Amino acid sequence: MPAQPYDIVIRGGTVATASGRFLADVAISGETIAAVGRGLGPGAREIDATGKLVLPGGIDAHTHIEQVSAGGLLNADSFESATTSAAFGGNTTVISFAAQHRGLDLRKVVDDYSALAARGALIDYAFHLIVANPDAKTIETDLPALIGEGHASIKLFMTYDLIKVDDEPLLDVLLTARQNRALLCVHAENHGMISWMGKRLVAKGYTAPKFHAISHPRGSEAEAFTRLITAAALIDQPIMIFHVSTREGAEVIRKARGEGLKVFAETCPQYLFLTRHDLDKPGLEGAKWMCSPPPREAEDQEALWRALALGDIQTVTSDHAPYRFDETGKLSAGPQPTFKQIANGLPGLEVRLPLMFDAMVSKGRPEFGGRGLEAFVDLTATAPASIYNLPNKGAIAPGLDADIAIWDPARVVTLSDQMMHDRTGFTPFAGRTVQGWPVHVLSRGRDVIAGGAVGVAPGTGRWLKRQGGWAAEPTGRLTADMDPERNFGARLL
Ligand code: DUC
Ligand code: ZN
Ligand code: ZN
Repeated sequence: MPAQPYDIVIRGGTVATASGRFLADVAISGETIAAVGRGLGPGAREIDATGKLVLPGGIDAHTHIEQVSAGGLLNADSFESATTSAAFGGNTTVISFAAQHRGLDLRKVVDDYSALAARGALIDYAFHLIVANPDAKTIETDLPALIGEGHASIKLFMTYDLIKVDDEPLLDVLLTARQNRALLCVHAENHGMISWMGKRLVAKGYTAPKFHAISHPRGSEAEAFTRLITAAALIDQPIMIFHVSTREGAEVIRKARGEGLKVFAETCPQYLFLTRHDLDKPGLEGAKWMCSPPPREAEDQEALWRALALGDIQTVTSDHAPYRFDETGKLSAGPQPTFKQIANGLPGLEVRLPLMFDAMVSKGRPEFGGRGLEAFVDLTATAPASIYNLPNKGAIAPGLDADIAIWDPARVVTLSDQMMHDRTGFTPFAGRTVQGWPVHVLSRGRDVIAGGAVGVAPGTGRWLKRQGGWAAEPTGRLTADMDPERNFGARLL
């Protein structure tokens, strides 16, 4: 027993990690977990967790916060509102984006987003660096410097007219990522197919939100995954494929991983719980369910659950992209937009964990064979901490940050627009009833959410410096094209 009492002891709960669950107290000193075990000594403050689950705070590694789109549209959340919503949903870390657009200086972009987060965030955060202007300064000067300063992940888009990168700059960025030990995350869809389908649908008068789903052919995902994986293999660079939505996409990833390629992947609740039929609503209402890629079919949901259970897909994020259903967001192009003119994205920070908990723990999805709780912790906290280089996050163990969500596994909640704390004004999951809810959330030992109220000030979340390095090292095997022993051309690169 320490000479001084611990600052906090969370007593009598069931602690769960990615590898097991056990009855234990958790002691916190300052910002750190000091001890985990039975019958720990007294805390200056004691939290009774009898009958509750004591879990690592969630890490939502794909969130768009206070972000300006390529079209100039500012999304609805500030770092304060988004991280408040995240915390109510059991999260203690978010990774959002420093989003470069064409003509913008990446370092200035990072400074601007850093200032916004420093002012508003209630919980800890990091950034992926979006590269949309892959010029020499960005690739050769700014990216290496920023990665070295602790921004260890990059994001590229293979679609969207104003921000997409083609194959050559994709290879440039893959090589820079490799040389500086950063992870490359990619929104991978075939741009030409989507653009062609969209134009033809609109020209024939098929303009309602439900046609958005049809305009993103299923094959546009698998094709882009294959092209991306082939490019990453050429450079021997680990990649993260964002928001997998189709069975075929998951199959491409499974095959690549089976060949030993360092491919990570995520999916999101919208692909596990929604289908394209959710977009089929009267008038423009379906716009609330519009995201890219779109939700698909029930059989895709099943394939994605299997891919999660098999480890082919390692994380579940929200892809929180908050556009209101009004003229500031979804309807910014006027009252009668075609689906091509409606901003893509769903809010999800607050519901990601409750939806996943309900499915995996309360309802016990069969794919996880009685280990749904451990798999839930892994997919939503432990794996993202590992993949995105957050060594003090994502688990409950002495020495780690005291980022903890205490869950009431019996609490039943019907999700509604009104109960959300973000600024989107709706949730596409309204009306669903879930069992299990985060009732007390601590970030570095601070009560972020307790008794249904926020307990910390905006601006007290911290930027998380992330060193370069990968959760899975490159293969070390160069492709025939890159191996100077086998290909004379490679010696010229
Ligand atoms: N699609 C994206 O590419 N980004 C934000 C949200 C979305 O639906
Ligand atoms: Zn995306
Ligand atoms: Zn996104």
